[in-house]
Amino acid sequence: MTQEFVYSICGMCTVRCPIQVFTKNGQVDFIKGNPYVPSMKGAVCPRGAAGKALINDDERPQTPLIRTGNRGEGKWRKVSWDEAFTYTADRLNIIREKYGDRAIALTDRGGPFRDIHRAFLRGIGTPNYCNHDSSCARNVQHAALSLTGMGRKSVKYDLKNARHVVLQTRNIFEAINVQEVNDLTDALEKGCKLTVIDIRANISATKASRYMQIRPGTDYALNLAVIHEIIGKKLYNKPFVERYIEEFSELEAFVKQYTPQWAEAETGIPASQISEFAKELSDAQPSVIWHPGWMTARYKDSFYVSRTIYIINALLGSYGAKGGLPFVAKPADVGNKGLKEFMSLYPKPKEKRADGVGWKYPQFEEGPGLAHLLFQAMETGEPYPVKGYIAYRHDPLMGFPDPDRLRKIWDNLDLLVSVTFSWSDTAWYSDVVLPLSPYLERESIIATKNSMKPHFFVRQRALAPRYNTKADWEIVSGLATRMNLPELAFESIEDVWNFQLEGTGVTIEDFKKSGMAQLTDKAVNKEFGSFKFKTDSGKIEIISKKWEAAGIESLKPYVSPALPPKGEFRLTFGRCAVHTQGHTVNNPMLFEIMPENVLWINNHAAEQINVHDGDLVKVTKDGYSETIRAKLTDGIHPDAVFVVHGFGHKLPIESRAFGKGLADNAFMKNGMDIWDPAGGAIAYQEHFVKVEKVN
Ligand SMILES: Nc1nc2c(c(=O)[nH]1)N[C@H]1C(S)=C(S)[C@@H](COP(=O)(O)OP(=O)(O)OC[C@H]3O[C@@H](n4cnc5c(=O)[nH]c(N)nc54)[C@H](O)[C@@H]3O)O[C@H]1N2
Ligand SMILES: Nc1nc2c(c(=O)[nH]1)N[C@H]1C(S)=C(S)[C@@H](COP(=O)(O)OP(=O)(O)OC[C@H]3O[C@@H](n4cnc5c(=O)[nH]c(N)nc54)[C@H](O)[C@@H]3O)O[C@H]1N2
Ligand code: SF4
Ligand SMILES: [Mo]
Repeated sequence: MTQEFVYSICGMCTVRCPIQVFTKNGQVDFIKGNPYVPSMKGAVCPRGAAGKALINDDERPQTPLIRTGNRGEGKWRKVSWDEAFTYTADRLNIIREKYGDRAIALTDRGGPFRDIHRAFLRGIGTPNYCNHDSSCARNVQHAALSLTGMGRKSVKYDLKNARHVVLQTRNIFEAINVQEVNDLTDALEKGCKLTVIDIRANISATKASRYMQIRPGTDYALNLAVIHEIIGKKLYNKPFVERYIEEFSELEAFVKQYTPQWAEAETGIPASQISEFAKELSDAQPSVIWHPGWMTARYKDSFYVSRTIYIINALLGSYGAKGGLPFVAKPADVGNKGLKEFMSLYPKPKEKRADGVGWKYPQFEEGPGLAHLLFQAMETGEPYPVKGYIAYRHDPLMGFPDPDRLRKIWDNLDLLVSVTFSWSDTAWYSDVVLPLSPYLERESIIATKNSMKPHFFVRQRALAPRYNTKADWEIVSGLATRMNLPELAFESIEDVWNFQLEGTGVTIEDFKKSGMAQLTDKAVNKEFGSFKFKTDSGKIEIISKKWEAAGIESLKPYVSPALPPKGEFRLTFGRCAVHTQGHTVNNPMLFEIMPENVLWINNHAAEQINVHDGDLVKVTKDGYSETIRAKLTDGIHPDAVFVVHGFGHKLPIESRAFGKGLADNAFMKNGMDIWDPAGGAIAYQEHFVKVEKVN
């Protein structure tokens, strides 16, 4: 049989790279980057290449399941899709009758394919949709909104043309986005400077021209001192500041106290280095990108770290600049109608959200809400009971703090449903498991990419499903049919796509050539002077009216973080290049490359507790313990220990991942109560653990 291919979208992580998938004799032969996207350079990352192993993995859910034993006991009845849909729809309807439509909630991973889930909730009449972002980038999003009125994705990082890139709590070379890695590599080859500010010498630090090891949790102090230098020494971009920054003098007065000498004592970074760094940044302006961060759900002041980063970018004039943060365009900016939204089928529910977003917390963005506050509503029944919950491509038991508490909270539910392509702690604890086809076996709805050249893109399936699994649109249609929502009951993927494309002038045929439908040939560039920020003044507003009205200071005085108690360490975490969050450890190919995580400990700190490299150590917090191997290094700050997140699986069905490594979120007791009130995200790194050698 000859080789065939489709253009598709990788689904091994949230980045969703454009790919080309080759098949032979009904098997995936090879996966590469979509050649029509130059920055992909034909590549995928190690996880992208392991999509093949995901398909062949027989330890994933293969047919719909209904629980027969107690929750979490792992006793299931295999059922037909018809029975699974009818069972789920009936129970959702009973909950609606008893508690009202608002008692139904759904959380997902967010991203470009969520429109149809949100429409399903609107059809039901509940406002309770949340994405996972209070466990990820909410602080960055709210920081961007608070200053510019625009979200974090309204600018792109023009890494390719940058002259100085700063990564602070951002590890581009391991927490991978393939296009960003390629663009930054190109820039470095052309002489771009790279500064890495991290608690740990990660792979990005090994490629940096300057690495600053910072005391965990003191990033805000460093950034205030950099602003102090940029303003005090008049290193900023004067035309940009005059044209686009409101309340500059308030900022100037506020940072007067935050000198490099003061920051040295807080952060451990020498004052002279801070001053030199500020000067170097200024020399490269406006082609500077100080990355605002991604997984920034770390501290109670992480919102202010991202905010000061955006302010520094603005002071250097990088907004709108080549090699800086150019603005992206939407279909409407190039005279094209956007996709027809499934959400437009139903009115926005009038009820208040259970998580308080939009009314109790007016400063936060309503759409994605705050999932940890939704869970708290399930716990207390306030402001009203939430009794039916669908975890859609979401594993809160692995991704949110304190899984024991979350299990107890979910015991209040009348129905817990998981939609997933791999086993997860959440799926294992559910009443119903609806198995999603892995991305290579399913089509997705069409999505929009806002960029300098906005376009539509689509995921095509490379193979028919190997097991009895379904695509998202089929799952939503199956439930909608049984819940009197005929508008969402589609017969075929072509019907779905035609619905979305109505009035856009684009047809399904237009995706054939490259998997994308371009809406313009000419890149849109909103240059200096021609653009306006989405605030009342059209400028960056240092004093945010919305946040101040909610009682939150725009210029918050710095508060020094707690030091670890004697004999304890701050528990920190991050990603590695070969795994995605918690859901690839059991992937046969990726497991082989990295079967478990290890605990990074500073050499000197380890000596004091008599731990040697490779020792098995016991990590304890509030009476809870797990064991893990120690990795001794000079490359981590002595106050912290570090693990790669996503390990410590305890599901018997996952023979490879079972019992390997340590699960960090189990050490975060009551962690759902510890969050950043200004940015909305959980403060995952406000926990200390004890480490001892196992004898
Ligand atoms: N302690 C601690 N907690 C963390 C983190 C941490 O580092 N430490 N990281 C945080 C971050 S940054 C995030 S984004 C969240 C992630 O946590 P989640 O938002 O839960 O996301 P995933 O673990 O990627 O995927 C959730 C589930 O969806 C299923 N799934 C189904 N279809 C798809 C698909 O097409 N794509 C993907 N990717 N999954 C699918 C997967 O099998 C998996 O079981 O966790 C956060 N929580
Ligand atoms: N390979 C791979 N790539 C991924 C993912 C994946 O799971 N695997 N997940 C994707 C997702 S969902 C996300 S959100 C992104 C995350 O992308 P990143 O946010 O870049 O990734 P992390 O590794 O979580 O964290 C970055 C760095 O923060 C450092 N850090 C921890 N505490 C502090 C501190 O107090 N101060 C400073 N300055 N640094 C600190 C860690 O040591 C780490 O090197 O990656 C995406 N890409
Ligand atoms: S970064 Fe890797 S895993 Fe993530 S979408 Fe791209 S190729 Fe796939
Ligand atoms: Mo994330």
